[in-house]
Amino acid sequence: MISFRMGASALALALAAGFSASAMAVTTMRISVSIPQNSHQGVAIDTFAKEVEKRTEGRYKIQTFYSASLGAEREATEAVQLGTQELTFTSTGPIPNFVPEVKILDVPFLFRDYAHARAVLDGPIGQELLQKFDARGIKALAWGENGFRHMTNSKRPVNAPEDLKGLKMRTMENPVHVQAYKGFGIIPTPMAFSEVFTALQQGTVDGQENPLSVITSAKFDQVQKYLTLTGHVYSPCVFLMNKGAFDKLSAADKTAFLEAAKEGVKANRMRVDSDEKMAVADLRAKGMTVVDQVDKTRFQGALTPVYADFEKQFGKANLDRIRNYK
Ligand code: EAX
Repeated sequence: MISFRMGASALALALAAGFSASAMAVTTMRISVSIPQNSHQGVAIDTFAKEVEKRTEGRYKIQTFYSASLGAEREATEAVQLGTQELTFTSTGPIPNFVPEVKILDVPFLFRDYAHARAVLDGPIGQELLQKFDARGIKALAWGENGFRHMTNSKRPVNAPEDLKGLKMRTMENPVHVQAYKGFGIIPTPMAFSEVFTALQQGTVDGQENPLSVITSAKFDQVQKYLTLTGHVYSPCVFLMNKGAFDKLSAADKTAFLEAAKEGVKANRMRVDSDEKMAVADLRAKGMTVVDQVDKTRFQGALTPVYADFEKQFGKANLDRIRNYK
């Protein structure tokens, strides 16, 4: 019996036995994230790559790219749609431009906590939304996680929504966020994540908002003094693959990719959980002033007029279906 492992000796044996070299070919694919490898997103794609190789006996090799080295999240998603890049793991920041139905997930104060968000994304609502990518040439393999977003700035401690008035904040290129943050009185400046550190450093903007996992891995403590744990919106991530590339896989390999994405999500969420435990102490030790006692109902209240519009845009029943999901 010949063992079909990919070692050099197995390859030599296979060739000697008359198998064509192409039957043993390795297909290389690329996956990217916009933040550093040492992060909850880095661990997601590292785990995915390892699991794909394992589950396909090395027939697929996944090359991993970090810190937007192949392009920012919007460019990466475009590249996946076009097929010039096979895979990416991205936040939903730029996704409304591609799959507008996903916008609903970016509504502030929609999710109570991590358990609620994860249950919605893993349940029927999340699965329905993953299928919406198909018609746009993208196969969405699984929902992952970026985390609950918090505000940082270089001007003043933010204790109440009034303190946000007039702050110039970088936001994601996401229409739901831009609309909501105007409701806080913030002056939103949408830009790609890859430009944020420099924009904060040079004072082009006063602040930004991101989950603790991103704030720490991007070292925003070096350019921001104040952090307030507003947790104003949950930020999902998603594993995306070019649909043509996915459709070409055998049925068994499709399962391998889907299962590998699930393993990636597990590792991703575990890292978010551990970041959440350590980040505040870590950021304080690095000199940030952290407001951790936040009256969230006041921040939520500031968005009442915006919420009226969101109910029109998304339908109250659809928002309630997410809010009330158990
Ligand atoms: O995906 O753009 C953002 O603020 C995202 O949260 C960040 O790039 C991580």
